[in-house]
Amino acid sequence: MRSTCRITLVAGMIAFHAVAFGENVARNKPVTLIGGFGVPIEDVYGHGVLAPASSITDGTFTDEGHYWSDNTVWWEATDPSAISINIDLQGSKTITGFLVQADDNDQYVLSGDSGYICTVDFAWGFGMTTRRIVLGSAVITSHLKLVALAVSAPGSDSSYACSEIQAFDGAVPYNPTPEPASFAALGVGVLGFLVRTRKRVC
Ligand SMILES: [Ca+2]
Repeated sequence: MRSTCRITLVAGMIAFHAVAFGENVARNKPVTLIGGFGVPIEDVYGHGVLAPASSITDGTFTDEGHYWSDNTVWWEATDPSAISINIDLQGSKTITGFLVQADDNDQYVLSGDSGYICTVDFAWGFGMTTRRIVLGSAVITSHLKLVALAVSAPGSDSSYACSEIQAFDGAVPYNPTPEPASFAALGVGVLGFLVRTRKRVC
């Protein structure tokens, strides 16, 4: 009986998680980089490997605090307005919020078919940092464009980086979490373990 309860509880937790957060409608969508990415303009910081554009929507966050230009999509510019990360959502999608992992001391703007959507504000941490954005009202768009803002705030600079953009139709997760598919796979594994345990007990 106890094993049956545990199975029911775990299954319930998995089902709750699956419906609790919205779908990442940007997952694995094609990304186009426009402008001079991976080109240093100053020698203040070391520069690492430029990650492929597809890493922006691959569903994978790098470690929080990861060095800004180490295998990320990074760029430098005193006027970054002509440099952008563009995601083709392959059809109109409803978006209620975002998770954006980007360099901590910069400000970015996300726009779509109808222009401005939201500002991805400073995080003031160290290195790559995830921001959670919940929109006041949902937007419908077929593409997303991220541009860095040239700012003069203390601690900001002309060095920018992004490693992940996730756009949700539904509730926005609070922290980087496993995608539903991987979480479901984990759940199947846990269920399998509990079923085997129960069989041994019986
Ligand atoms: Ca990524």
